[in-house]
Amino acid sequence: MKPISLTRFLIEEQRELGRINSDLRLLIEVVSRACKAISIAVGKGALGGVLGSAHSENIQGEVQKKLDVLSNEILLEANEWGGHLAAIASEEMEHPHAIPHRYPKGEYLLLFDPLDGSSNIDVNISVGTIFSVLRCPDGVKEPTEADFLQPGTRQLAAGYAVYGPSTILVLTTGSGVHSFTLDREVGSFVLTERNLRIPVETQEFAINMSNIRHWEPPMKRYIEELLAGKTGPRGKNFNMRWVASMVADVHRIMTRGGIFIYPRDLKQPLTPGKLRLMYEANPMAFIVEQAGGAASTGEQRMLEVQPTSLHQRVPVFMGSKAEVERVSAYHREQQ
Ligand code: AHM
Ligand code: MG
Repeated sequence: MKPISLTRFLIEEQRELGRINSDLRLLIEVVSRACKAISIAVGKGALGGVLGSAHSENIQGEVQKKLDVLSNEILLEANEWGGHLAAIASEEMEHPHAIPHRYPKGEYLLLFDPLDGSSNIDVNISVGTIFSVLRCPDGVKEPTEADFLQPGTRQLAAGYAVYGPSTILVLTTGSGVHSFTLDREVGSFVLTERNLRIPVETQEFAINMSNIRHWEPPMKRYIEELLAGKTGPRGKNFNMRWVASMVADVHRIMTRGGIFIYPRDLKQPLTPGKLRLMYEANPMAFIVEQAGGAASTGEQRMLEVQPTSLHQRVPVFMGSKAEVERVSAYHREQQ
């Protein structure tokens, strides 16, 4: 069978299945084009002069890498002129980015983490891009932060790219999850897997174990049971993997099952976890659910969290359904 490009896949989603309109198709195409540009910049490594710190901080007080800044610029520049967006929000920018007045405005809001896992750049380990699409509320011409604060159930599309040994783009528009691989010679994303499903059974977990002393009791209980292995309450051995790039860890789970966890901990009692709801947890939760998995804060379904601020953080549990349900039950028992 002839390879199906992302462009053709999206046109068929629009024309034959009516799942997306031409503006949403354009939006996804433009984001994918930006991901190609980021992939090229990441791939050049030291030769591109893009490794290392940008000597600046983002709104979360994290030191930005040169590639964080560059990836953010690539996504902004690619998306602001097409007429498909009302505004853009990014992990790397304190406030939403308005579409310049010289360009037409569209009906969508785009949110992204331009380079997830960026602490891995300098050691040549996979990083990625995460994005989420919401509709701009009716009648709003100049969207503000409040217009972005919609629960994840309202997402119209979400996706992530992983810049690893190969560059892949994983996408949902609400009817399954599809995976595309970048053909570097041709320069286009090609459909390589339709309808990804997360395996139900798992023997693998992903968590930063160095924080164990800061965890709350339900977390300690869950992980101690996994560590107890075959002779413990779970009756089987579990393996652990932690890349420290959420995109790479969740992609592994999409492929062979498992649970990804970044819990709230007592190291920073006022901060509910490390990961950001709007451009990390929600898009990945949408994708994971669409692939038959589950995503939770421990207390509630991730996609039903009513956001209160753009850069809000949440505890994250996602992956194989039975594991997410079990660890969430442990949290609810504690309440
Ligand atoms: P980033 O978006 O600034 O790169 O931070 C998010 C990353 C996730 O990709 C990853 O799961 C986590 O931070 C790793 O955190 P830690 O270094 O605490 O293990
Ligand atoms: Mg991130």
